[in-house]
Amino acid sequence: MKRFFMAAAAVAAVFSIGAAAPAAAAPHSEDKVLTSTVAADDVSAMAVSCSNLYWCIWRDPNATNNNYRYTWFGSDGNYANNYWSGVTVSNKASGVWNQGDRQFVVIFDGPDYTGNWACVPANTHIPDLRNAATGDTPVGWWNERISSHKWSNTCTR
Ligand SMILES: [Ca+2]
Ligand SMILES: [Ca+2]
Repeated sequence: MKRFFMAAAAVAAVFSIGAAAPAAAAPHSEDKVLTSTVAADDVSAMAVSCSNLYWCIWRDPNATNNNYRYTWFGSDGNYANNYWSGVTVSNKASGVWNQGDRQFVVIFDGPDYTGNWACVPANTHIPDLRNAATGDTPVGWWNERISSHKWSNTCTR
């Protein structure tokens, strides 16, 4: 009887692995690249900027100035201790711009590089995260969800 159950469990495990394979498979990096689903506005018409070698985020979607911009030269595992006028920037970013010299900024839903993740390629400005998606997250999912980021030359977590 015990042997029967073990065999049944093994069959069930094989079946469930096969059935779950599409969702459980390691993500292809292209599925993790965050892109805007709308054409970018003319940046030159906006009074926003992000210096060379920096990762910049904005509190507001389609920000028209840098009043609520936050910038980093390095990686940061904890947005909770960065503030705009006393309010944490964690889970608040609605616009991003990668001006770094690495291939990607990898963004994370959780602190300390945990949770869901996505890659923002170099020289990419997404002024409204409500209009951005990856291959595995719906449009707008990343709006107000970024809690940590790190530089990387590969689109991997
Ligand atoms: Ca926001
Ligand atoms: Ca988050």
